[in-house]
Amino acid sequence: MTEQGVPLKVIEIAEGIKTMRIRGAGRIARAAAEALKIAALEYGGVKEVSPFKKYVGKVADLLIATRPTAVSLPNAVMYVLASLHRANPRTFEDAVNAVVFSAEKFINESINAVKIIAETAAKRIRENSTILTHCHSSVAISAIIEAYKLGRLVKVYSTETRPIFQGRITAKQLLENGVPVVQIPDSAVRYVMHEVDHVIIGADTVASNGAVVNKIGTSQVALAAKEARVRVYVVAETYKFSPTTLIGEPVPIEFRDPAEIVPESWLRNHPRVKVLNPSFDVTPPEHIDAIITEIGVIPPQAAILVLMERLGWALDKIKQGGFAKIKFEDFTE
Ligand code: RI2
Repeated sequence: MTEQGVPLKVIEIAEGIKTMRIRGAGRIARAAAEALKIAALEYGGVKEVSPFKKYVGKVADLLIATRPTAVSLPNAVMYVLASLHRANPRTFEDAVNAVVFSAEKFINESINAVKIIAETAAKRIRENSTILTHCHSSVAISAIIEAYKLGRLVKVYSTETRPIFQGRITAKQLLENGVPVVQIPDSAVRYVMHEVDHVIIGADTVASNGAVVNKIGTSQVALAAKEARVRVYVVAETYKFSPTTLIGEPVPIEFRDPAEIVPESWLRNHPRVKVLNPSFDVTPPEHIDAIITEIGVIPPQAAILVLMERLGWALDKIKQGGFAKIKFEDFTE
């Protein structure tokens, strides 16, 4: 336990998300749900509902503060908090059970959503297709592997995805599943685009207007695809849709350490060089053909309908200032 009474395992998960040892929008969401479950089971304070709820709120804040861009993370945390609130527990045990039950439910639903999306997306891939994907999206990889099993793929171009090379994880996982993969530098996307039949990419956040926030470089990939008239599919679970964008909140873009771009020793020798390391960019809805979710395939412009159906409950809880400022008290009447 830390001095604040938060279990070390929870701190480890939060640190893991921050340092990207645990990464990928879906994975960090499931890790946050798991952290809340661990926090509930290992709570060491006064065994009453009220202090327990405050403690859960504190853990929620800690988790949400780890990375700013992927809305899957606060959505997962909100899912558990809202379930605890709705359960209206009379006893401490009921409160713990509500957190454990909803965290497990979120994780199971998330894994199931990835499976459904992979099956749906694979059916959209034409015979003998060449696919291009960017970064490492577990949903995109599941869809590609599923399409390969259906015998529809001949080749996958996987960008290396500077600066931290998540594309190498993609190439490795695809190869382990027998999928023929060609690793290319990010700058070669337009060069190979004439060979590509479909672009399949994941998402960290989908805004209410259908814009997709994903790994830096995605918007360039989509632009090159549009120019070459190649279809762009985004594969994203509904918990990657951002409720705050419905009220005009921008999606915060994470900027990471310059040392990810150039070695610190080089920077020391060139002190006047400034480095910018944005981790995500925004692809406009006009450059996306469809978003494939577990509840159906939609044109990006229909993102608002997904939000109303799946995350409408969050709307009246959202205060100006975004998720980071939401406290557990916002969930109490
Ligand atoms: P899945 C990743 O972000 C990538 O941008 C990837 O496209 C997205 O999350 C979705 O990943 P990062 O954590 O949920 O590498 O599809 O910064 O695995």
